Parts: sequence; structure tokens; C-alpha cells
Amino acid sequence: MGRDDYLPLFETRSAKGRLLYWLYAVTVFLGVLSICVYRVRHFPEQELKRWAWIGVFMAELWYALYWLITQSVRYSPVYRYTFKDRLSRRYEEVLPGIDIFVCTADPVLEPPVMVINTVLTVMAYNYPPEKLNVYLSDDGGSEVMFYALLEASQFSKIWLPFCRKFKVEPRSPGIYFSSADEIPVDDVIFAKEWQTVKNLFQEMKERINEIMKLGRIPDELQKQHKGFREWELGASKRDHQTILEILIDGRDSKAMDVEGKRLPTLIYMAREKKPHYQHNFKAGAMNALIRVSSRISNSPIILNVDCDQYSNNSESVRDALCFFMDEEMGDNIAYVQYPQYSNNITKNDVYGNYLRIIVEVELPGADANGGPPYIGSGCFHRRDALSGKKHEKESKIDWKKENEIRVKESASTLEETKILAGCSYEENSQWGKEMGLKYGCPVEDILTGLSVQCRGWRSVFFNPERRGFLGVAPTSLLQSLVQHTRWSEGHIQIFLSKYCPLLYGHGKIPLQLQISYCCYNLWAANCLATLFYVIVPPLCLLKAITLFPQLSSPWVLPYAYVFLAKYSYSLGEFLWSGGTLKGWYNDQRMWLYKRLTSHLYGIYGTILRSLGFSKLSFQITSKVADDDVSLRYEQEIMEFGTVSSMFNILATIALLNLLTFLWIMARLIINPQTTDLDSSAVQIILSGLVMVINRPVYEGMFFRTDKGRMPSSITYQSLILATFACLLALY
Ligand SMILES: *[C@@H]1O[C@H](CO)[C@@H](O)[C@H](O)[C@H]1NC(C)=O
Ligand SMILES: CC(=O)N[C@H]1CO[C@H](CO)[C@@H](O)[C@@H]1O
Repeated sequence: MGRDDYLPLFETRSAKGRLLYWLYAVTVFLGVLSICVYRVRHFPEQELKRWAWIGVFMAELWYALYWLITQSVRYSPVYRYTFKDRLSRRYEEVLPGIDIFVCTADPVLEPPVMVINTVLTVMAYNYPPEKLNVYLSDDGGSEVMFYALLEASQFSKIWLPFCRKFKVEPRSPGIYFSSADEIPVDDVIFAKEWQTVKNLFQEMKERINEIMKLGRIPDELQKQHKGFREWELGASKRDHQTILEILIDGRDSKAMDVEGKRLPTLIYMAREKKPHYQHNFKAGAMNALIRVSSRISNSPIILNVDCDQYSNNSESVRDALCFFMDEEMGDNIAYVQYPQYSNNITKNDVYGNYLRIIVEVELPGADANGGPPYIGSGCFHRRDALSGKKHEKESKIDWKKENEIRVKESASTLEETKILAGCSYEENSQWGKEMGLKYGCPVEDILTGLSVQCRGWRSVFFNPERRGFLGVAPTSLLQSLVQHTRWSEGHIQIFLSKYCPLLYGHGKIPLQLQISYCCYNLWAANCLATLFYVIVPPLCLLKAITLFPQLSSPWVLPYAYVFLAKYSYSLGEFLWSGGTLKGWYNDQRMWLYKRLTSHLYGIYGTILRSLGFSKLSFQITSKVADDDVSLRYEQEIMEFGTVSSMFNILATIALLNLLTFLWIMARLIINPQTTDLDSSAVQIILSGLVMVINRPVYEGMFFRTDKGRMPSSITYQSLILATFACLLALY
């Protein structure tokens, strides 16, 4: 036992600059109050104006409330740091086993080569290999995926020693070899091996892609493994029995790499699928994995990653263990959530995919309040917590004993284990309710995290400088908006269900944490206020109805202050967390667009569902893009290109503001007396801002000629609609 027995394994630091924050928060709050006073004291007489006034006032009240809610994740963010050297000094001999779940669902949208790259990165963690168990769940039930994994199991015997010997990073062969194209010259041995491994990888990749094109496995390859027999017997994507194959058995001391070192366990699983059975998407796959792994390796810690989220840091397992194994504070930690980054983000991030403020500001804020939500991927779990166990105080874990007990519990045959992944296994059980991931919600991960926290656990957000996991971001506007639609729909459903954090969490988790959840749960609720704010003031402008204070009146000051303070603070936050000015402008635009489309559709979907019209469906975001689209993505040109009602909304609003603005300008030039500039100034500025933010839409409609421009049918429809609305307002 060393001197540092009682030094903690991780450290928590609070953010600085709190005085400035409070100054901002309090003054903005006062500004908002003054705006309310103005709205009440200047309540208009005239009928039409009164309705518009009430609408604007409601929108402003909503914004104020939502702004207050979002302060819950701002006032005291915390940042975590780990001490891996202390971990290995104290616990190297008793490090727990780790079960790693990789989920894939479609071999076309999620190409096998990408999936095995991810698998190889998690096999190559800097961790005792016999303690790593990697499970690939293939909901696509694809023979090609199985073949690819078989190839990966062979390749790992070369790749793992290569990584170990030369400290290769990142440990995804695809990324590693594509980012370092040239042969390293300074080290002859390295250069030689580098070239050999690269060639082997290249050949493997070509073999897999060849088979992918062919669509089936040639007979001579089928002899390589008995697993292929399942497909010979007629397994198809929607109808097959459980396929469970151990490709590398790490418990077997004969499973060795080319240097005679042990290998991690590698398992392929396609849970049973039958038509007419509800499969519950990824949550169903995860629950099957939890059960199956409990009979094979039964490790106390589970990591789950999406198949596109490769590990960019071979130390991530050790980092996570610093939290779970900390003597003081580790016992009540249920999961350690890493942020989801993408390696496809361009400099100014046109589609705001980085979600910079959420990742860098809000999740650390939620961490301080009791723990971040579980966001579905890149998350280390304590098996017990995920399976449904309550947190018990004073439950110290003896990691050495823990490992032994678990190994005993897990002894079953493969045939017995397969039953656990059957379609009917969950009938009349608590799986999907109290055990495992919850079912029935498009964001089942959030709901699961919430219920884990409500069972007395906390969670931790860990965002190391070198990213833990990197995925693929959507590369077109529509993909991004559709992805966000699913999220916002799921969130609002949670809010409206019995799982609403304010009710479900009442008395179980801190109030601040309940409110933190509401920031996201109420995303969709923003759409009405925003729609009102970008449509009604310009129409009122045409009708000469003024909704804001005159420029010369002192009441304009609170508006100006709240506006400037809020946006400067937001810009400050963005730049502080490493963004660019243009990135901020793009991010603001994306939030506006999400509110106008994704959130609206989210609400609409929720209403339909509550009336019983539509069933839950789950769209997988494609991880492949056309060359054309990719090129524009890299040049940060906004991609429209397809016909979608979402674009109709965006284009109509952009045109409406443009037409109003032009009309007013024309009137001011031709006949200045008819317009009261002083009273309408704020509305004119508002329309001007909407135009500034919509620049890419105007370009897409009128100036671009490439394939990603706005489809002309949408331009015409929106033009007609916007003109009609203006005429209606004028006469
Ligand atoms: C990924 O890892 C490499 C080193 O292996 C590092 O240079 C790079 O910055 C990491 N990427 C991110 C986004 O952190
Ligand atoms: C879908 C897509 O555009 N993927 C790209 C992500 O970024 C990598 C490397 O930057 C590209 O190779 C992929 O084509």
C-alpha cells in the first residue's frame, strides 16, 4: 500500500467567472420584468392590435420562462479530471472486466467496414485484453456484417500488437491509415511493419467491399465458419432465430495474437426476429445484450457505443474507471457519459452538429446538478444500475471479490444463453420497464438515464481534451433537421408522460436536475413562440400595427438591453468554448430552423400519436453521403436539394420577411409621410435580422445553380404563399 492510498482518483473543478455570470443573469431578469411592465401598461384598445399584442406578450413570457429554465444548467458548471496513474498503482491487479456493446442496425446505411473499424478501436484499448469483451449486436441480421466481423477477428491478431508496440493513435485502422498517408521514414522497423499492416488492412477492406457488392457469401468462404450456416438455413433480416457466435473466446488461453498475447473476447449477436413481434429498436438490442453478456462475461462495467462512434482515445476505459473505482465518491456513480463528437465537423459547422453549447456548457452544468442525461452512446455504465438495481448507501465494492463472483454467475452454455435473446423472452417481465433500457420513446436513452438517477444514482460527465469517441455527423440540412425532430419529439413526450422529470423525479432527484431535464424536454414547446415572432410582427408592419415601443421612448431600453446582453453572452459562451464567429452565426441559424421545423413537427407527431394515428418508428441517419453532397458540406454550402415541407416553411418565412422589408423600404422612399418610422423601427429591425440569418436560403433560391440549391417548386410555392400573406395583411 502506497502513500497515496487516500488520494482521490478524480478531481472536480468549478467554472470561474461566476460574478460576471450573476451580473448578466440578474440584469437580464430585471430587463425581462420591465418588458412585462411595458406590455401590461401599454395594453392596446384596438381589437386587432390587442390580439397581436397578447400573442407577442405570450411569446415573450414563454421566452422568459425558457430562459430561466436554461439558467439551471449555467450557473455552476463543473469539469472533471482523472488520475490514471493512481488507478493503476492501486488497482492494476484487480481491474474489473468490461463488456463493450456495439450496436448496428443496417449494413447499407452503416457500412460493415465502418463498423469493424469501431470494433477494432474498442478491442485495442490500453487495458488487459482478457478483461475486455466486445459484443456486436447486428439488428440488420446481415451475413455480410458477420463476415466482416470474422475478418476483423483475424485482423485484430495483427492490429492489436501493432498498436501496442508503436503506441498507435487513434486505434481505428481506417482513420489511422487515411490520416497518415506517407510511410514514416525515421524508423525502419516501424516503416516496414506499418506498410505490411496497411496492406493487410487494405486487402481486408477490399474483400469486405467486394462481398458487400455481391450481396452474399461465396460458397468457399462459407466453409470458414460454422456461423454462416444460419443464413444457409434461410435467416433474413426480419425473420431469423437468435444467432450468437463467439468469434474469439478470450477465456480460452489459446486465443492469442501474433505475439502470443491474449486477445479480447469478440462476439456476434443477432437477436431473434419474428414478424409481428415488437423489437423496440436499439433499446431492445441493448437489453438483449445485457442479458446475453451476463451469461458469458458478466462484467460489472458496460460500455455502449454506436457503430459509427469509434474510440479516439485508448485510455478511455481507465478514465472511466477512475470514477467508478474512486473510494470516496465512486459508489453512487451509475454511468459516465462522454460527449458525442463527430470527426466530420467543418470549421464553422454549418449545421450546428457539434451542439457546442450543450456539450461545453450545459452538460457540465447538469453534471453539477446531479449528473448529465444518458445520451445513448459513448457511455460507461455500472451493470447493476442499468439492470434496474436501486442505489444502496454504504455499498462498498471489493473489486477483487466482485470479479470472482461474477465469473461464477456467468457459467452457462451457448444454447442456454441464446434463449435470452429470443423474441418472447421479455413477455410478462420487467425488461423495458424497470429493468434495462426503457421502451416506447424515441429518446429511450434519456428516459433510461432519468430513471437510473431516480433510483438514487448519480452520473458524471467526462469531456477530456482528446475526445473519447468520434462519430459521423449528418451532412445535409434535412438530415440534421430530421434527426432533431426525433429528439425533440421524444423529449416532449417524456415531458407530457408520467415520466415528466418534475413529477417522476419529485423527491428523488434534486430540483435543479429536474429543471435541467426540462431544458431539453421543452425544446419542442419553443416552436409556437418562435413562429409567432417571425410571422406576426412583419405582417403587422404592413398593416401599420406597432407591437413594440417607439425608438424614442425609454421603454425600448429594456428590449435593447435584453437583446444585446443575451446575444453577447451567447456569443461569449460560444467563443470561449472554442467556436468561431461564423460558427456562432451558423449555430443561431440552425436553432432558429430547428424551432421552426423540427420542433413543430415534433409537436405535430406527438399530437398524432396521442390521438392514436401513428406508431413509433425509428429512422437511422445515413452514415454515407454522395460525393457531390460531401463536397458542398466541406465547402460549408447549405444543402437543400430535396423537396421537403420543412423547406417550404423556411422559405416562406424568409420570403415573407424579405417582401415586408422591401415594401416598407419602398414606401419610405416614395412616400415618407405615410410611415411612422419611430414606431415601426423595432419591427423593421426584427425583419432585418430574420433576413440576415436567412442569407443561405435566399442564395439557395435565387443565386445558386448547383444541385444543392432550393428546388424551384419550393421557391415558387413559397413565393406564392408569402405574397398571398402580404396581400392579405395589406388589404
Ligand atoms: C483524436 O486522436 C488524435 C491522436 O490520436 C488527436 O491528435 C486528435 O486531436 C483527436 N481528435 C479529437 C477530435 O480530439
Ligand atoms: C458522410 C461523410 O461525409 N463522411 C466523411 C466524414 O469525414 C471523413 C474524414 O474527414 C470522410 O472520409 C467521410 O467521407
